[in-house]
Amino acid sequence: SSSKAKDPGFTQSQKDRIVSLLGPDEMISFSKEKRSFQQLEAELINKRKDDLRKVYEDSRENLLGKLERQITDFFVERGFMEIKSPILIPFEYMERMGVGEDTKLSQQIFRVGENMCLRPMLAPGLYNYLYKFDNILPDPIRIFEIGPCYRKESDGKSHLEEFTMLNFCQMGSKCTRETLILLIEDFLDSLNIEHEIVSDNCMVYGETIDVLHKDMELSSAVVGPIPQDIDWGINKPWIGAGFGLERLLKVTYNFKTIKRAARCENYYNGISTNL
Ligand code: ATP
Ligand code: 9VF
Ligand code: MG
Repeated sequence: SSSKAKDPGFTQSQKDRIVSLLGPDEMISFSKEKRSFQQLEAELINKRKDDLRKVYEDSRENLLGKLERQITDFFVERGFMEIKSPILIPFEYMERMGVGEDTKLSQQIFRVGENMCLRPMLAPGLYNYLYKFDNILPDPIRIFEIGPCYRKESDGKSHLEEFTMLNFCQMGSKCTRETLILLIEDFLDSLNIEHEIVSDNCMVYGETIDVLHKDMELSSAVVGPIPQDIDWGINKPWIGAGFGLERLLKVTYNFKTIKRAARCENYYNGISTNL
C-alpha cells in the first residue's frame, strides 16, 4: 500500500539509536514517522548538542551532584550530621548485617580480593558511627550518608549496578513510626515527588515501610530495633530510611530508563553524549 511505501521501516538498532537521542519530554511514533533515519538522527543530534551547550552556559551543574547537595542541605538543616564512610568495606560487615551466604543479596555483592567488597548499602558505616557517637553527642543522634553503592542486578529499568543511596537515621528518643513518616513526607515534599506508603518485608530488616512512586520503590524505611543491632553494639531504638538518588531523578525528570540518571558516560544530565 502507499502508506507502507512511506514507512521508512526502521531497524531495531535504528529505533534504539533514535530513542537514545530523544529528550525526556520527546516522544516518537516510528510507524507514523515520515523522515528517514538519517534525517531524524541528524536533527536530534543537533538538538542534543544545543541542550549540552545550554547546560554549559547556564548552570554547569551535574543533576546527581546537585541532588546530593540539595538533600545534604535538607538533612543538615534538620539536625542530621553528614557522614562519608568507606565504599570499600570488609565483607564480614555484610555477614554481620544478616546477609548470609544463602541469601539473594549476598549473591549481588561485588567482592574485592579475599576479605573486602564494594558496599551494597550504607547501614554498616552508619552503625559504626552511631556506636562511636553514642557517648559523645546529645540524644537523639541524627546522622545521614549519601554515596555510591554497588549490587549485581539483572533487571534494568529501575536498577543500576552502581547507584547512589541516601540513608538517614535517628537513634535514641522519639524514634517512632510517626516521626519517620513525617520526615519522609517532608523530604519528598521538598523534592515535589508524589508518593505512596505501603508495608513490606525484607530479609535484612524484617518489616519495612516502603515508599512507592507508581510501581517503583523509592525507599525502604525501618523502625528499629532489630536483632542485628547487638552485633554492632547498638542497644537503643532507631528509625531510618534508604533512598536511591537515581530513582528520585528518574521520577523528577520523567526519564524512560534509570540509565539517564546514572553515573554513565553515555548521558550527561539525561542528554545523550553520543553525538
Ligand atoms: P529493589 O527491591 O527495587 O531491588 P531493594 O528493596 O533491594 O530494591 P533497598 O535495599 O531497600 O533496595 O535499598 C534502598 C533503596 O535504594 C531502594 O528503595 C532504591 O531506591 C535504591 N536502590 C536499591 N537497589 C538499587 C539499584 N540496583 N539501582 C538503583 N537504586 C537502587
Ligand atoms: C533502613 C535500606 C541499621 C540504625 C545504621 C540505619 C536504616 C534503610 C534500608 C538500605 C539497607 N535502615 N538500603 O538503617 O536506616 O540498609 O538495605 Si541503621
Ligand atoms: Mg527495599
